[in-house]
Amino acid sequence: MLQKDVKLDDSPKQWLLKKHIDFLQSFGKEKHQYESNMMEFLRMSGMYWGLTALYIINDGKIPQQEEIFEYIKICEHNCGGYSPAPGHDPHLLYTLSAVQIACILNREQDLPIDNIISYVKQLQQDDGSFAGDKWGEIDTRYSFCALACLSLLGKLNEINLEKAVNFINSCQNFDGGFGSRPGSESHGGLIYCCVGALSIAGRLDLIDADTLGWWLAERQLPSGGLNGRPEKLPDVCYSWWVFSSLNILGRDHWIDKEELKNFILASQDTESGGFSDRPGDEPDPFHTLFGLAALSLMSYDKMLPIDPTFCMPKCVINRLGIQPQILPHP
Ligand code: BD7
Ligand code: ZN
Repeated sequence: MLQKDVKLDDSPKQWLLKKHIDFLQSFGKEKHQYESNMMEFLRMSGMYWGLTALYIINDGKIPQQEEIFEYIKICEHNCGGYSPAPGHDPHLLYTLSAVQIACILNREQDLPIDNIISYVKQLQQDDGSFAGDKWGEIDTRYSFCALACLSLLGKLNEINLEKAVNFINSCQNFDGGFGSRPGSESHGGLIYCCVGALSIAGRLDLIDADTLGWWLAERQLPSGGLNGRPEKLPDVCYSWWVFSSLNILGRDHWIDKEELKNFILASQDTESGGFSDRPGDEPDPFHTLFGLAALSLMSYDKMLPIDPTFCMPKCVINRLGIQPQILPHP
């Protein structure tokens, strides 16, 4: 089988901490944000990516906290959901991003919590799955969004958790992985969503950790990078989706961490700072967060620790008194 991969040059990879801080801070400024149309339908998530990334490399120091919280408020809808930007429709994806941002800012008590809970609740279907919005698309991504939202707000008991867990379990495949719906092929991003949701629900016992751990470990390519499915190119963001899943399952020693660090560091933009999907491409806040988050999970440099389930600073998850389930090393 032909394996797609990239070739890294063997020059030493330096760690561009200061440039990453500059890159992330410049994205917080209007200039960048409003000129890009691509970013508008993702903007709420974009804020979560930038804020989390900056938090873990800048020792928890976040500028413009009041403006960020004000932005969440103008994206709030009467139904309890949040849109990516004003004038867009609310969706569970951006509702989770908004809740994550508020928690990082230590402002979750200032959210309309009961409204958010009722928004999430009414998206749960009879089979336990979740729709992403009123249009009704079903996907295991939305199961993760729903459980993460409610857990962060301390209201996991407000949905039918048993049914939610059964639906996720029904998306498990013979290779140990998970897809978007029952019978859909395994995919690194969706595996993270399902492993994360089961970690929040305290039901990792439903996973065959050896079989899934093996599938995940096979995602590492000779370049050191990880892909999301067989025969795909490595991508920095899968360093997070795949490596954090292995970490939750207590199997992260099944891949070569030094090689993975090397691949992530090779994907830094040496001019502007930030990380791209793979060496030589344009950097963006999305790959910058997931590259940094993976480095943090490997205890790189002096970064603040990240929580593998929520992809949020560990200290924030601790403050909220949440303890997502993690399996010990076998
Ligand atoms: C993933 C896919 C979706 O259709 C919707 C949401 C997600 C998860 C979401 C996230 O990480 N939230 O924190 N991902 C995205 O918002 C990205 C944004 C993006 C668009 C274009 C280029 C870079 C980032 N989306 C919507 C994606 O489809 C990215 C695109 C991509 C990343 N690297 C190469 N292409 N894919 C992605 O997130 O895949 C990982 C994943 C898939 C399914 C579930 C969870 C993770
Ligand atoms: Zn990517």
